[in-house]
Amino acid sequence: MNKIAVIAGDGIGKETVPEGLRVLDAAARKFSLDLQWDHFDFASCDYYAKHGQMMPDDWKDQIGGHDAIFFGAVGWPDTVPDHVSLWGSLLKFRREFDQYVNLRPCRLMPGIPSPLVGRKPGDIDFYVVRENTEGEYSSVGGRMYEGTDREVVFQQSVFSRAGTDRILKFAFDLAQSRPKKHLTSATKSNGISITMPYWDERVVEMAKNYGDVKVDKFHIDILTAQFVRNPQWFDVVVASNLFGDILSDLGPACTGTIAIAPSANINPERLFPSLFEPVHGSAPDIAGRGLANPIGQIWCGSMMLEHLGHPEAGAAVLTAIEKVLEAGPKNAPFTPDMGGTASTSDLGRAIAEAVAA
Ligand code: GGG
Repeated sequence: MNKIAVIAGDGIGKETVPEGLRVLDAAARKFSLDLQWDHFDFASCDYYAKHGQMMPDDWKDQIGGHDAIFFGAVGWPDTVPDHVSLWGSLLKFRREFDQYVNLRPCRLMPGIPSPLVGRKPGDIDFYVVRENTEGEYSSVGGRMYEGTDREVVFQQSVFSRAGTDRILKFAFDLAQSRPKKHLTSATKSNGISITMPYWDERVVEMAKNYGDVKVDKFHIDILTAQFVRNPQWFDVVVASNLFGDILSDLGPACTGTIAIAPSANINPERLFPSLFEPVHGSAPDIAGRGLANPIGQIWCGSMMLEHLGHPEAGAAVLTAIEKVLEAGPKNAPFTPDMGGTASTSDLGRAIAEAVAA
């Protein structure tokens, strides 16, 4: 039996998570899996409105014993400032559960036209490996002389040797396991002249253990241009916390919609539960209207099944997504972001049926 903590969170997370569970239940029936869902209402701005904080003091005890966390989205800026909701929930999970890998696949799927002219499935198929516990997302900083004309604010980036090496090792291992064996490192080491050259140095050092992996490095600015111009160049792209976050929105945007993009926040040592969340956020502009595309959430379910040791079931979920997408917007229930008029639950139901078939 796998015990999974389910946190829908805010906005469209409340609509996409039930579709993810619908599909995972279909996979559980088909592959005779025993998946237990434990629902939690915290890590949401509704919880904050009632309790004045994003999570209860004993949140770690409540969910730490689970095998994984299935997460929707966080953020409702009308109620809680975004930095308060993020630092009070998702970033706590990543740090306290040492989920130092944020693995974000980016793949052009059948049936969804890429905004990049002439691209077809197979042309875009890479992973962004994002460092997830330090870097630019640091809590080191402060404000001085607040409200005066001498006001100063600063926030430091933090790169530890252990933190840098462990994310690079994960990325090199992943690259080595793939046919292309190609790793791209993203920095900005001409302008950011201490931390980023340090990252580059650690890449050179790590590469010595992976003679069969082709390594290249890009400055982040030209790398974003090459994502758009030559996405077929990339296989595994490793980057710091902030750069990885940006690249993993841009990559899926090149595949037609960021709503299909999943991510896994992984503690590779399995000392703590890993967390599976779509790349997209809570999307307040469309929340509550049944317009959200649930594929990112459902694809997270596929990654979670694989992580839990059910690779066949995980693969079946991904195949079901591809099968529905292949049919195209005229024959399958596509949500508006993919050129259709179907609802979140229409699309979730179609994918669940494809899993069961
Ligand atoms: N799907 C999770 C979510 O709501 N993400 C919103 C977000 O802004 N995340 C920031 C981050 O991943 O660092």
